[in-house]
Amino acid sequence: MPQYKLTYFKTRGAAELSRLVFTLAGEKYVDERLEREEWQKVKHNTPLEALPVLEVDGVVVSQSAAIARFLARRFKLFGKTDMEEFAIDEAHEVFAEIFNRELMKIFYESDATKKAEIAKAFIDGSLQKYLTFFETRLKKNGTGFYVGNELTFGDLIIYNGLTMTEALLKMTKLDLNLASCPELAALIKRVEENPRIAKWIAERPKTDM
Ligand SMILES: N[C@@H](CCC(=O)N[C@@H](CS)C(=O)NCC(=O)O)C(=O)O
Repeated sequence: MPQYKLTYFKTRGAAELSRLVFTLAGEKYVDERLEREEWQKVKHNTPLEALPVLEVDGVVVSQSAAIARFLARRFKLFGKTDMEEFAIDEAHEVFAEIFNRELMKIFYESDATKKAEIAKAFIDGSLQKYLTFFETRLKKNGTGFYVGNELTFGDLIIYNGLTMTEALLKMTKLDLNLASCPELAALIKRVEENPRIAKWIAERPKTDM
């Protein structure tokens, strides 16, 4: 049996998608969460002086997106055809775009008024385009899942991406409103109701982000 250790900080952050992949696959791993002081001591031993890192049978690899994709492929959660795999990859890139282009701007703005303005502009602007993209894909697939007819990495990407977006908007007291996206709202519920995921959500450390 391969031995896995995922190391990150005491937040969901950039490690949670991989934690969700382990959870859905029912695979055991060590969920190591470092305090900042512990991190400073081991930082120079990591490949890029950044977390998360994954240790697989003694080999340490980095980059959160690559780690999550590696695990999803290994645990056969990456779709059944190359087109399904593409759609999942595409969803992953869409959320990378949302994070890098939009959410980071909100996160790093220190002026509270400006932070709220940027968040509101995102909600009224490009967020609608992204939500429509996923809502349309879900309608087209017609099974209640992003691809195929069972939960895959694609559904976890959407779930994790939207719940992280929601958590970030909450910092500015704004809500993620999915009233016009019934397929997406149902997907969030479906992921949360998966018995393994439901147990993980109930038992994982409670953090804001
Ligand atoms: N592209 C990398 C970014 C990694 C990264 O910047 N991680 C942050 C935490 S989210 C970190 O380790 N920062 C190091 C530090 O604060 O010293 C990934 O997705 O894994």
